Amino acid sequence: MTIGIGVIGCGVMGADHARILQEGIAGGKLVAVQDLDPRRAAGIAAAAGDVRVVETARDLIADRDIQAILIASPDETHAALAIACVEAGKPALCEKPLAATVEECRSVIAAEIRGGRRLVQVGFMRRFDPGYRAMKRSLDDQQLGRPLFLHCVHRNAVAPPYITSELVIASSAVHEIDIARFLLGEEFAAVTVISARPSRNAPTRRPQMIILESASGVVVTVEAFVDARYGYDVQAELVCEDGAVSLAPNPPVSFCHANRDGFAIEADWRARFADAYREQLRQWVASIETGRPVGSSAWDGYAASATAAAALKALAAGSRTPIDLGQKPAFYAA
Ligand code: ISE
Repeated sequence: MTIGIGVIGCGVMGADHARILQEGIAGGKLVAVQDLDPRRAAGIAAAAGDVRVVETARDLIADRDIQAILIASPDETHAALAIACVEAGKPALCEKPLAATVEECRSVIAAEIRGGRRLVQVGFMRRFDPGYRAMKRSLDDQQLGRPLFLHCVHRNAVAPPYITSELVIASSAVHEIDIARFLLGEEFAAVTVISARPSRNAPTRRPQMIILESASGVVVTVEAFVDARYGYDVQAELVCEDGAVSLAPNPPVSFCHANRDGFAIEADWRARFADAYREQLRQWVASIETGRPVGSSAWDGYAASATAAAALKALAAGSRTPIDLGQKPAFYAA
């Protein structure tokens, strides 16, 4: 059976997901798109070919030809739309973050538990990246011993003006929070944040160094800097008792061009994580067929947002701040 997919939100990420779906994801078909700006939706539908434009997000969720929904609208709309999908009994892949507030994340969890079925996946695509997956395997096969440190770097070339010092944490470093939880298989107990001085390229926001302490005593450092100018650069090194494992720093080919010999750096996350985005969609569609959820759950979405919220508290307080996520519901076990 082919699963009809609708995309809500036709901005940067909605357009990218629509393109990947259109290029072909086994078992899934892009059926309709919706955006508050109908011209933007029409542009994507026209580029995709046989795709309808639906007027409202609610219409799209109710559409009989649509069995699964990809939510890529602004963050403030995520929770209400995810809940509407759950209430309609339709699986949703929701772009990160799961919701704009921790309270809203909790309401998505409550709706899913009420409905009795795991239907929400959060678009933390790094869980599908070949590099991070290899890192996870080498940790899980226990050759390296127990993990001690995870050092992460998250640099964007540029960021829009609305990205504040706080959003550097809540919107960018939240990826590292999720992937660190995925790699280590545990939650964080405390967080400290130290800000660097602003770059002269962006005087209104500060690069952040986030130091997370896991429940079992692993220390995770995250440098989050969205004005690096030279390109989009994500690094990770996991240091264990008997060895270390890092994401390979370079793409598979090196170029000699224009008096230089070296490796290209991608401009943004869509290119850097192209494989991960495609694999995320492939596995999402396959999981709808099998009924076995993959990727980040609503609990993972909540945990990442609640940890980021604690980091914002630590930033404001200028001190080490404990993190209490509460009890993970049995519904999300395994
Ligand atoms: C952006 O919103 C993303 O989702 C990217 O994955 C992330 O790397 C980037 O820093 C964010 O601004």
